[in-house]
Amino acid sequence: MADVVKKMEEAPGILGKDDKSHSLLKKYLTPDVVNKLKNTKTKMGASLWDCIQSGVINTDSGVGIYAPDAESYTTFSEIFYPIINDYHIGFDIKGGAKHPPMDLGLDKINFPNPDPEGKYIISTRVRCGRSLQGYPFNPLLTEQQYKDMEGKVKDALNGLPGELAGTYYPLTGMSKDTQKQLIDDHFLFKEGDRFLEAANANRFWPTGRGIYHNKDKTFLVWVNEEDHLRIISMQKGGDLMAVYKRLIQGVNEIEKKLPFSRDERLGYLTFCPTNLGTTIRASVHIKLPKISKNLDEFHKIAAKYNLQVRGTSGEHSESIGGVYDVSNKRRMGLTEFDAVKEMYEGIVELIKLEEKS
Ligand code: ADP
Ligand code: CIR
Repeated sequence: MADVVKKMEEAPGILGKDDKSHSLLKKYLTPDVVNKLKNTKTKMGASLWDCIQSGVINTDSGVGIYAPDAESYTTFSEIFYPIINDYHIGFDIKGGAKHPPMDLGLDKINFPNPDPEGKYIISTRVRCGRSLQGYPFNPLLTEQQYKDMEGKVKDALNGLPGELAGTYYPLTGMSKDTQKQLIDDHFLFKEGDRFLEAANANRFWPTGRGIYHNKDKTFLVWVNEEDHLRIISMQKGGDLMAVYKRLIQGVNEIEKKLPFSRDERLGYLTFCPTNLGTTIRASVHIKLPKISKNLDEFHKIAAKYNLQVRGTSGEHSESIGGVYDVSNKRRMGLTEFDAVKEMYEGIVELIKLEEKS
């Protein structure tokens, strides 16, 4: 215990002296915050160190913090709340704000393809995360719980109707070639993510982990990677309307069968505070050669529309052949529909800018 307290006490100094570190953890983890929280634990036994270790070990994190259980968000609110406020621009959890109720907005969807000629957008994807009621997040799960959860999710997915119907493929027993192909084609999560590893989130890997997908790989569910479930709809081109409608259908069907954890103030619960609330990340893989020539400028332009730019293989990856992943950044304080709309409207503007440049 003394060792762990020492690690927490040293953390602000380690982050502070690393000029290359720009994480939200570095910005908000003051010695004062550490002193307030270093002797506290959640009922399930999570400490401040369990939350921050990934960001202290990986000083190049963008955020640097995860919640081992739902209670961590409130027990360690002195560090989580400022980070949530900063990331989810305009949402003031510190000031008492509540995330709004779910509104997928099926009746309001009107997102005509922003690139009907296919000049810029390569593919479109919308994902959301869900946690199963009664289970903590990765670092506190036992091997048996991973197996039980996988069984429950597999059973629920097996009955999905129509276009959503597919097969569950456990990672255990999957050939390395198949796994690599699925990752290279952007369908499957990567293995050995160092941020998750340092958060103790890869324990018992590959037990309980897997992927479900329909025949065309347009509807997919990741099981027990960063979150218990990641529900994904994706396809080539820029038809966001089709992609989002399929996601809504999938979420509605799965919610009939599995109970998910939702908090009155935080919305749907996830392991990483960046994913709370709607949990929606709507993205395009897009080539905008003119406005992305200067990457710093591109990030700044995207930020004006509350958009985040990632590399071709997702977070912490580089762009391959000028393809970027551009998505809505904030997921809290707005509805699901508005999160998707924010991405849509931003992309429409980025394409206009590219055409004018
Ligand atoms: P997440 O979206 O689940 O937060 P990542 O940023 O790691 O996580 O992305 C997961 C995978 O989804 C990566 O392989 C990434 O390239 C792929 N991806 C994201 N957006 C798109 C898109 N619009 N088209 C195709 N693949 C995408
Ligand atoms: C980081 O801080 O860079 C990583 N811990 C990832 C943060 C946000 N991404 C995510 O939830 N996938």
